[in-house]
Amino acid sequence: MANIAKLLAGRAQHVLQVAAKQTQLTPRFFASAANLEFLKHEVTGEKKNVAVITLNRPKALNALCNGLMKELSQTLDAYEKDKSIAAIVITGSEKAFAAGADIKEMQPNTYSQCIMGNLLSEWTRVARCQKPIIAAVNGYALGGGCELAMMCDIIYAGEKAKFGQPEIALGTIPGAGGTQRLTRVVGKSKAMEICLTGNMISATEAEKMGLVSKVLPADQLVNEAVKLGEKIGTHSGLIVQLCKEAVNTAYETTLQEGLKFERRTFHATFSTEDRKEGMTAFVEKRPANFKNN
Ligand code: CO8
Repeated sequence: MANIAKLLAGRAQHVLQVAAKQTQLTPRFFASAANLEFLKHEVTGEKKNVAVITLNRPKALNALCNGLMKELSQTLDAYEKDKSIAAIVITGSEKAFAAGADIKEMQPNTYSQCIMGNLLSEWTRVARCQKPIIAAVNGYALGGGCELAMMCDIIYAGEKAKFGQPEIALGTIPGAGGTQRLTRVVGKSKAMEICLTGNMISATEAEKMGLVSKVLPADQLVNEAVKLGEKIGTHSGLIVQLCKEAVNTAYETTLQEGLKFERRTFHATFSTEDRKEGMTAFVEKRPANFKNN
């Protein structure tokens, strides 16, 4: 028991060190959108601290080909290092967030090619991002598209969004979290129904299941996601990162270990200037001025 607590304390300390180091990085991301074939990105919000990445492969309903996932990984790398960015929004078009992995690209693959070529290895990047990511889903979020949304931290959906895991109809199964993340979020019976039938579910159903936290009119969706990012951006980026890590730990460990991790991370916040500033500002009845350290 003592060993586990020690391990968790060490892990929390490591997170703090990595977060502090990250906030010292300064390179602003100026990669030209013209270099990118499959997505667009921009920095927005009143304080210019929210990045919006728009998947942009309209002819294929944003099917997630290797090139698109590579560009998404590279763009996330850059925004993760950019200390002025507090949160990232990933969105698609009104018709499709993403209609899945690119079936035409996968279709000729053999088993050995999947293994040897490390098929779709770029896919884990989104889930590993240390900054908060909000998925703003309009239209289809199917297969890998639904899995991509679930790799994000928060999902907002447009009224006409449709979620589903239709891989079963293609003679395969979800490969990037559809049987795992979905089951943890909506429970076994609903996840089974979605994965075994391939049926789509509406935004309202997704909200009822807890897959989506808000349903909004399509034309307000991205703005509301940006506002959410801005609200998160009013807090300490360092503490936001620790909090995200603690919530994610709930998915990866037992309740007892998760609670220990949370407690130790809470304790670790007392080694930060931002914790001191936050509580002092409350006591002095003034807004906190966080510095991410
Ligand atoms: N891959 C490739 N092309 C696609 C995809 C896709 N997933 N979805 C749509 N397209 C293409 C169509 O082929 C079509 O192209 P073209 O005009 O050249 O024929 C174009 O987009 C427009 O599509 P439709 O004409 O079909 O548009 P509709 O409005 O009639 O239908 C649908 C929209 C219902 C979304 C329909 O396109 C559809 O069913 N798409 C496939 C959905 C699907 O099965 N998705 C799951 C894919 S498998 C997967 O995601 C596995 C993930 C595993 C990740 C593993 C990581 C390690």
